Amino acid sequence: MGKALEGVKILDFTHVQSGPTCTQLLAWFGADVIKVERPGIGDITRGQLRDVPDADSLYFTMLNHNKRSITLDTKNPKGKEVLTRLIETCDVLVENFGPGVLDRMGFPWEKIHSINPKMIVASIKGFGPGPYEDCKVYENVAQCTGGSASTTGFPDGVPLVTGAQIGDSGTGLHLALGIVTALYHRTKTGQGQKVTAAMQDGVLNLCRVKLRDQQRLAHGPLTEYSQYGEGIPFGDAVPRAANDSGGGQPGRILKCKGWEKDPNAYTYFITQAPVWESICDVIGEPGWKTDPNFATPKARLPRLNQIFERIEQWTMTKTKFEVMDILNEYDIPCGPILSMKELAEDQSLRATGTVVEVDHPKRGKYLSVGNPIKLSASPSEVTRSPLLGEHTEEILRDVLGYKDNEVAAIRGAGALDPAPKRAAAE
Ligand code: CAO
Repeated sequence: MGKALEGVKILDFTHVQSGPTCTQLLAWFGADVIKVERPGIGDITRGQLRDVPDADSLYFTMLNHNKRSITLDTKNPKGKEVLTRLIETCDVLVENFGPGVLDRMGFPWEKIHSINPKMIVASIKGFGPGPYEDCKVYENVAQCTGGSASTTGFPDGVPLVTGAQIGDSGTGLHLALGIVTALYHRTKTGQGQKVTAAMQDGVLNLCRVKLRDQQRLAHGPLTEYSQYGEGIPFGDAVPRAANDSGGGQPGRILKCKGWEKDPNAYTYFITQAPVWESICDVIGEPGWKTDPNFATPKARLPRLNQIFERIEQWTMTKTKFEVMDILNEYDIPCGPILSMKELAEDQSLRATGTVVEVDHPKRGKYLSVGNPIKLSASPSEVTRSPLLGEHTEEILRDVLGYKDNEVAAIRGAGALDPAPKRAAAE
């Protein structure tokens, strides 16, 4: 059985997290991803947050599975020749350099398009066109400028960034969709195109319910926000809503048995309207089914604190897993707060390949996330990330068709090795 993207060649100029997320996804779907790295240096994350001496960090390995690595100095004249061959040969170029880097390298869109009109050039930048287009951006900057930080946290606390990497990995996911869409378009037109995803745009896209609420504010208070029931007036911008549900069904994080010692002994409880009567029975408040103060969603909105305090009295008598088991019998939506340790040990996630164990020649076995998107006819197998330049000669010979003497000439011209090694050889 072939992989969905088998035969698609990706020229991968990505680094750090956002771009590598995108190209790893394409590699998992079967694309041949050729990661171009600076000789001797490579993707900076290889050495960042290292836990095993001299081995590529988990930061790098977990973002670069199923890829091949070629080291190439693209500022070297011979390196530029090789890059030109790569552009002629590949289907997609993906990059998340700082603004203007590709132009300074001598490969603006117009030149790439003239070398290979079918090539799709996909880029992640921090911002789209506008006042900040020349700025470099990292994850938390995107969370702050895309509306996430302003709407995350407690109303009386500072803005918070989230643990989910919505700026980096989130934008990588957006770009991957742009690339396969452009590939589909190319099958009909034969033409390549530019695909861009800005991190600010990606975060805002994921924060759309807050832009919804911004507009609802003009028509009155946001009644499903806890602060409405607490009598705290709304300002002119969407406030931070703590753990309130972002949808029309009020929800909250509640303590479970053991919360005093276990920082994750909590559950998310949703008071979904269709199962309100079951909720009343489970928590021991059958009278709330007919009490006009509680019987309808509208009547409950100003009393959410009272309601959740009562539900919490019940959840505190059960573990988070008991809460899940009991509520599921009644179709009441809830979810235990699962720690990273619990997720790493979860056998059902291992069984589906969402969490995988990978073996690496320098660091041994480690856990990684696998492909969260499952294709029935194109299952993903996760293979280890490449060592720096592991496939340089293989790619020059097998993908670009260089002969042995030509590879030697390219190396001799200093396009494949770091400067100190070149100096030692000279
Ligand atoms: N050969 C020779 N030079 C190479 C090379 C190669 N194979 N690969 C990269 N380089 C050079 C580039 O030419 C560039 O040099 P110049 O600045 O002289 O033109 C340099 O390496 C890379 O520049 P950069 O701006 O991309 O890297 P940085 O470390 O200074 O900044 C980052 C990193 C992430 C802030 C920036 O790339 C960026 O803003 N990217 C877009 C937004 C993004 O993706 N951010 C998310 C990162 S994950 O948190």
